[in-house]
Amino acid sequence: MSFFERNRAELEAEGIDLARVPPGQYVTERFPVLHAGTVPEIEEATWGFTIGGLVANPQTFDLASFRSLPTVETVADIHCVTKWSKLDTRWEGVSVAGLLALAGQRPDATHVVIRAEHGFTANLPIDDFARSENLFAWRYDGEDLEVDHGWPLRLVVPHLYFWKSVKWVRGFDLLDHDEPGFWERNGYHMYGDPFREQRYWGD
Ligand SMILES: Nc1nc2c(c(=O)[nH]1)N[C@H]1C(S)=C(S)[C@@H](COP(=O)(O)O)O[C@H]1N2
Ligand SMILES: [Mo]
Repeated sequence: MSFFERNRAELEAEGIDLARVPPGQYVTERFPVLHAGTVPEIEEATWGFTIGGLVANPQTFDLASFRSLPTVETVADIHCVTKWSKLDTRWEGVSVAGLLALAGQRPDATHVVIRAEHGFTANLPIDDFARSENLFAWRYDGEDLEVDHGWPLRLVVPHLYFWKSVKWVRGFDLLDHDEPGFWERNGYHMYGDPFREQRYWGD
């Protein structure tokens, strides 16, 4: 039995619905840390989050004003392109849809680029970004996010591979076209649906 087959047999024995696990993935209880480059040093006093591009009301928040927005909670399965998945992860933060409503998404906006520390970016179609379960989170599993996992703020978009869930996020811009982000320029798929195994260019 391969490692993947054994993993699926164990999940089945625990009563977990295997339809939750995308092809080519295994489930782990661990929470691996993955990113390009070094963990940024965050200065909370000068931290800012901006919403720009095709919006009626561009927004700027400091940490306190972002934290004072209404909070939501999401429980979801996450899937990393390096083949680990984690079930029932619990996040707390601010709803993406709520922020879009605040900023007034213009009708010509079709895509979004998320911006993070060190110039890291990721791209998404606007409808995938606006899904009701998506959030900008600062709490994971009832605790403040660890810096390795994106403190003070990360995006969580559980239905796509986890590289779209940008850590150390500083804002986003709405566009009328698609633009590849950091990993998308480096071989990763523009969309990244784990259930269709859209890992790399050409998948
Ligand atoms: N800012 C930033 N966010 C990032 C990345 C990165 O390199 N920089 N890597 C992505 C990738 S490839 C993955 S798999 C997830 C990993 O999140 P984790 O370290 O919390 O597991 O973060 C994503 N967000
Ligand atoms: Mo990744």
